[in-house]
Amino acid sequence: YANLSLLSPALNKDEMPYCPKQSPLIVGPIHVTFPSGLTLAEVERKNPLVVRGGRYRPPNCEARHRTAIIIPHRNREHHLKFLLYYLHPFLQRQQLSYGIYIIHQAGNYTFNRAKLMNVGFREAMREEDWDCLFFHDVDLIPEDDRNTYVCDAHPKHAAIAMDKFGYKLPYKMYFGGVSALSPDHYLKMNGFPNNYWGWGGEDDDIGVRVSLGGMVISRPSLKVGRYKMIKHKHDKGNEVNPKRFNMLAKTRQTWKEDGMNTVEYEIISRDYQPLFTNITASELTGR
Ligand code: UDH
Repeated sequence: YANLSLLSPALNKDEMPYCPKQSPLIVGPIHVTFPSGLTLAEVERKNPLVVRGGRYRPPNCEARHRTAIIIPHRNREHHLKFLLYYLHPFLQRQQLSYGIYIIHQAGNYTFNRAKLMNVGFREAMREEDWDCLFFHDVDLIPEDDRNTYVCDAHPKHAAIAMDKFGYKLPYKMYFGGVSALSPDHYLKMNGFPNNYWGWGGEDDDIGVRVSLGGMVISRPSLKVGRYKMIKHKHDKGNEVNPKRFNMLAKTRQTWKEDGMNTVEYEIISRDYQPLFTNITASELTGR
């Protein structure tokens, strides 16, 4: 019985070398299509190393980075399926240790994307000491795996080149779609605003917070920060927010009192699915 671990062919975690700085599995541009009839069961079958809750770590090396993906969600199962289909293999090719969190808003009250991100931040950090969080719309598929899902020294806006904007940045301060912040960055800007109900404005507020927090926006190159958006119409329950311009004009006065330090919500359920962790928050009404 002297040393049973000698009998096991798998490498002990302590003996594993770090993954290389540049993953040898990267392929570059990805041709994104939306196969009809795709099911979650098939995505599961294609990702045998993903474990309960949508967690993964490279089998043969110790990952250099631990990234949580936070996806705000309601009523977009169809998009989620395609995102998971592309995102799991994408993150595995980058040799990351990662977890995917779906932050679901219960009920029919007006959608609140930014507040869901605050919920996601707190709930993900409660589970593990992630060193980077990717705040990720469900309908954006990355088109190049050189767009590495790790954090930079500054908050990173990853979705710099989306097809719907002609693969260009629509305006300099744009911070929407997919962005990456370390826990330290997130707390420096007091997280995201809780009071943007409905569509629009919150992503610009977040961009302003980055600079109010004393940081600048970093970005990948236009060549690799490419995304395809799954086409859709405005959702019911996410109507354009008519107050967004007035609110944006006041971010400088409000950001310290509205954000991670004031977020209030209730968790209705936490569900460890094979491909993701689903966290359902209450309707989010109130603050
Ligand atoms: N989201 C949901 N459910 C909703 C609303 C939003 O899951 O009911 C999430 C989802 O992750 C989505 C994100 O919030 O990717 C952003 O919302 P959005 O996709 O509505 O925003 P976007 O600016 O689209 O991408 C605007 C609607 C485009 C209609 C234009 C028609 N030509």
